[in-house]
Amino acid sequence: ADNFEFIKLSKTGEQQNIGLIQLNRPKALNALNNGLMEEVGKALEKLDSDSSVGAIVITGNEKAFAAGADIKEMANNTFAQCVGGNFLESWTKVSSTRKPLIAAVNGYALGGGCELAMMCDIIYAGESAKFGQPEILIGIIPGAGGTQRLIRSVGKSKAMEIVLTGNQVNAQDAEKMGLVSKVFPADKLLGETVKLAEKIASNSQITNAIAKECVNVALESTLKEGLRFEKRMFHACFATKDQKEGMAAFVEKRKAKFTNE
Ligand code: CO8
Repeated sequence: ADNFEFIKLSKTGEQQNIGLIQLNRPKALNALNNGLMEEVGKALEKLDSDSSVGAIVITGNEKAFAAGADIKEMANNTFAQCVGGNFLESWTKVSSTRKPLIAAVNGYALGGGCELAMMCDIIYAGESAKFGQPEILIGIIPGAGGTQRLIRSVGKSKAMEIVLTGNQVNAQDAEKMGLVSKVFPADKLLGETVKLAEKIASNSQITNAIAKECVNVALESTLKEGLRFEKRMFHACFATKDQKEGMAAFVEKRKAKFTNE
């Protein structure tokens, strides 16, 4: 069994094919200390290489998804320690996960918590969710994507406002500005997120991975490069058994049975 201190790892869904990571430091509003992020990285590596897992959900509790990086832990960091220890490196595991990753956010998603949610592929929120990048209020700036990913999902004026004021954004506004896909009553959030994960997990895992990679290329390259990559990856789909099965199932008017080959 896994011996995690700061998270809970399980499988859920009707077919037990959804990996579920629950951040579990409730007394500190799930503040993201180094140990917690290392455990998240380990859990993600494990789920990513588990062929029975089709999609992954990350969540917190009703009060907090995560109220940010652990301020008490980093308060006395020096520049030399940050550079020497490669501070934040363990966070890159989240954005390099190949399987579809969905954040279910109830309560606070602030600072590193908001950035962790934005590293996921899709964000669903509970009605009481609060997003924000309050780093500026404590003399730092976002350090795990807050100045980079936010602008790509909500545009410059809103991103600047969030980063420069530290103001919190409620779930309804977050949905309006495109930061989250859907909002649910708090007690329905996890169930609805798992349903979404199950829908995605019913596709071919190979096709999911290719589609995810293509969408991410759009954030990281020019349109011309992205379109070229997409077209070639589209061609590559025809090398899979799952493409043959998917199209045969359509023609034969039956449900496809993907084998991830
Ligand atoms: N770090 C450490 N402890 C925290 C954090 C945090 N980010 N947030 C809350 N806690 C602790 C509190 O200290 C308190 O502990 P204790 O009971 O021992 O005093 C406990 O959690 C409960 O918190 P509050 O009593 O403050 O709860 P309230 O309901 O009154 O307030 C708030 C909730 C508004 C969320 C408030 O806790 C708050 O403002 N938290 C800090 C939010 C913040 O500034 N986040 C940004 C942190 S900086 C950051 O994330 C940088 C990211 C850079 C990349 C990642 C680096 C690893």
